[in-house]
Amino acid sequence: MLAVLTGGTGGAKLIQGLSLETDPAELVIVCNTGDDFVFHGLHISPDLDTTTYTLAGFADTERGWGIKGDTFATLEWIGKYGGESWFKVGDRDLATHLTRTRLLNEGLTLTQATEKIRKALGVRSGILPMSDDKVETRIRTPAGEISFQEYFVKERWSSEVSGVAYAGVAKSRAVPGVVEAIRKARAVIVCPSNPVTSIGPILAVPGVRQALEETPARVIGVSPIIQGAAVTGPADKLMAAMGMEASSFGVAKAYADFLDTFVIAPEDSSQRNRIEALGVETVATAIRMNSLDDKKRSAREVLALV
Ligand code: FO1
Repeated sequence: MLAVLTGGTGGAKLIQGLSLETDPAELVIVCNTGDDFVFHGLHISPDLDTTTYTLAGFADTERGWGIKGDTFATLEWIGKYGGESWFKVGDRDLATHLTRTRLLNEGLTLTQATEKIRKALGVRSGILPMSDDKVETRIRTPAGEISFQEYFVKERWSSEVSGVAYAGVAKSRAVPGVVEAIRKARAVIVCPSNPVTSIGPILAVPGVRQALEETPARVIGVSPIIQGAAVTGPADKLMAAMGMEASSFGVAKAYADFLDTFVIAPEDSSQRNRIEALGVETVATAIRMNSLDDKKRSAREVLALV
């Protein structure tokens, strides 16, 4: 079994490759839920959904979120009523949010609801939310604190960020299976996801970081940063705001206590010595994933390190 830690878009690219280059049933994927929020009364779990749709083959891989070929008629009508329409929930995607919200209202945990959705879509990999408890990534801006989705989608990362908090994380518990997966895996793969808002919340759930430090499995990370810039999203901006160096080295440093091997882009080869000085073996190989072939090739590179 391979344990995989991921956020949304960036991680999904590697996960798609992994699912094609190894037996998907071998993967247990632990997803960030710090991005979860309530929109029109519905519980939205973007990273769980991006992962599930990717593995089910329904993901819109161009956009990096939502369902391929989805339409947005419901949201347009909500807009006519003056309702909020900045978060683009597609008509088919809406069915997932309605189902999840109903299952949660019926008393199921987020893990159980995720399991039902995963099975209904024929996904063979395990998909676990990091926690069933509410953990909310909050972004501090000069105008006050906002949710991650308000920062990411509504404001298109335009706000200046002075801090990031994972509200509720100290009292949260990892979902049963998360710590076990990390401890028992053949290898743990940390996807090229945002270290502050995707992997950061998972690491902050009590017990997760310790499990990563203690696992006998090799922990392999893939850099979400190439030449000081995030491959997708605002990872570089958020790292700088958090006082981290926005580089492959900065990501390796944040993970150095548990990382065995870090995969960086050839363009970042000059950082290899600094990363190895952290005690992390460093492999430089093509990790930019634009095409399906890129995703499969990156997955093969990672699997070769397992
Ligand atoms: N990202 C956007 O940039 N704009 C959107 O309107 C948007 C809608 C959306 C709907 C469902 C879903 O599961 C994800 C969605 N995302 C959207 C992506 C998502 O908010 C982020 O990619 C993740 O939270 C970051 O990991």
